Amino acid sequence: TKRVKGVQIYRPFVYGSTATPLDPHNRPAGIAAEHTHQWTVYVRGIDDTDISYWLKKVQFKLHETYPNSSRMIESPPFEVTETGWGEFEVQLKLYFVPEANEKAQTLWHPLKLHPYGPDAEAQKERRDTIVSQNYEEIIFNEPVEPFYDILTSG
Ligand code: SLL
Repeated sequence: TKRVKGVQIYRPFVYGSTATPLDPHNRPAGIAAEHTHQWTVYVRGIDDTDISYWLKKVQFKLHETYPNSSRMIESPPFEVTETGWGEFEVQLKLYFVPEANEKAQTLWHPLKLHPYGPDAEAQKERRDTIVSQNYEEIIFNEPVEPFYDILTSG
């Protein structure tokens, strides 16, 4: 398939995690006693705009202490919600739509459960949600023609 020469197309997105301490006086049923937080790790468009026209699916690789630690999310929202007690590096593998003819791309996100810095104690007290988010841009360098059409027909 022909590539569109000299063209680069950028698509912005965000990825990261949110984590909230479980309320010790009001724990959801069926959660292991040592679990302290509920968290979500995600890949999203900016302001939650649709990115599924270029992002086909996302594989989230969790710490091996989790059952079925490799989670493939095939449609939006591209996210995994779990409970747990510890921080670890989540591997995110981004698979593009088949028209893109591009290899999957891997990112790493350190899951953050605990506040730090001058406000940490107050945040803990309030059981604030901890957000750790990164902005990223994917560059499609000389996209193949069918994919170029998809990217530019928005
Ligand atoms: C640590 N290196 O020691 C890290 C590992 C693993 C976190 C953290 C699993 C929960 C479950 C969970 O929270 N794992 O499956 O019960 O801090």
